[in-house]
Amino acid sequence: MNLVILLLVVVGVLVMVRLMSVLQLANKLTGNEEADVTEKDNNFNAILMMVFLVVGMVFVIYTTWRYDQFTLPIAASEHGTIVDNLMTINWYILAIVFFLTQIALFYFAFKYKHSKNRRADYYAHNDKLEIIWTIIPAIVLAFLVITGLRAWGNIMDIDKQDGTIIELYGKQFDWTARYAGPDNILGKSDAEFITPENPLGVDPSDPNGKDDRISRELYLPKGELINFEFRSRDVIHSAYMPHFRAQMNCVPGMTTRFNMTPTMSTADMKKETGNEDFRYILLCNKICGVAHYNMKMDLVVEEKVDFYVWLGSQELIFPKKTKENENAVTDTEEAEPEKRQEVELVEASL
Ligand SMILES: [Cu+2]
Repeated sequence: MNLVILLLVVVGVLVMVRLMSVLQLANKLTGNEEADVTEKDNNFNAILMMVFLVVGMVFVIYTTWRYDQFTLPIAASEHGTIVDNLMTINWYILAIVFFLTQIALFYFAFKYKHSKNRRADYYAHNDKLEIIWTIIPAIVLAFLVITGLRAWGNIMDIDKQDGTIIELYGKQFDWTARYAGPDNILGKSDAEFITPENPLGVDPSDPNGKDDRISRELYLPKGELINFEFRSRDVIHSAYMPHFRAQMNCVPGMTTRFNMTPTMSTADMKKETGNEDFRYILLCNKICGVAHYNMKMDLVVEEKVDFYVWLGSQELIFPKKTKENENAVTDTEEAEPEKRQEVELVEASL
């Protein structure tokens, strides 16, 4: 199919070249200079300007309407609504400017086509005009920048530290979530503590880490403020939660933060979108290596009660050592040779 399209394009170009030379020859025979532009040519081009304007506008409006269904559903977080409102204001302003300038551009090209009875006016300068088209954009831009900065300050207020602490740990090529437990304090972590049993490198001597739980799915409680902490083991990843309008880089060697309050549970969003299979998702949004495309995590927002029930069933980062437990740990290690290999590789690289 690609070959056929390529052939068609080549043949098309060849036909154009032939037509051009036929036209040149015809001009020579009739004694017309090629550079001569007739009244007919001018009218034809002027009409084409209007055709382009109408077709272009219809296309813009149609695609906006047609592809609207592929955009994200309404924001599922408190700050997401602020982000969406900013975006909407920007789009309205852009749309007004776009339609005014494009219509003026093509209409003027049509109206002021060349005419033998008309001469161009020499018009060098107009202070009033200059002032108008400097001040109006300046006011609009100042409005956008100020509302944007206020929203940014509101969203990035990382002093609000009274929420539930959840850590997201990125490594090539998966995510792990760590929940701080009843004390709401995460155990300290450092790369030197990374072992197959302790992939996040949590300090075993830190009592705050004893109640930390980890999960390969990200569950969030609806309506609760969450203080996210992001870390990375190897390269820069980026935790992207599109439905919540949230994204934060995960940088090796430092902790980045973001606060978020989910406002819609997964069940709410299923109802909202009318899609029974709807699922939230966490994606890596930095091209971080060969399997980057596959670096994602299921994200579920539950009502608070259900969330805490789920959390209680998750694995403690340092399982309490009983005889039974020790055997269980060995079993899982044997059952997951791939995972062990991966951890060994990381250890070797450290
Ligand atoms: Cu990544």
